[in-house]
Amino acid sequence: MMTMKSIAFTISKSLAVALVSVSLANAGEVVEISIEKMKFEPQQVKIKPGTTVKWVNNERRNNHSVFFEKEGYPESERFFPGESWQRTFDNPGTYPYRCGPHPEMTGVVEVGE
Ligand SMILES: [Cu+2]
Repeated sequence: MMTMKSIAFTISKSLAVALVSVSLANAGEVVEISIEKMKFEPQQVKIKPGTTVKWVNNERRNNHSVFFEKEGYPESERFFPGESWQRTFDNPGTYPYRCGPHPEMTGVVEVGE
């Protein structure tokens, strides 16, 4: 038998679940950048604030990182084929980055309205 208290708890729990899924739906889209043949592809992306950029390692064996060196943002972990790393951009601006172990690999994220 459910008591009144446990029914109230069950209802508030399902409300909380509904709220979480709404905020996820509004969280913004995800843009993917593929890493293959020692390149970020596309090399430059233009996104709106709130967008998440996901870098996917599609190499056969190389591991890479994403490093916004000029901004002073901490370098990502090295990620291996099949792995990915992502960052959400809330503020407009131009964000150049490079790969940590391969400085010749560069890319730019442009965030604007
Ligand atoms: Cu690299």
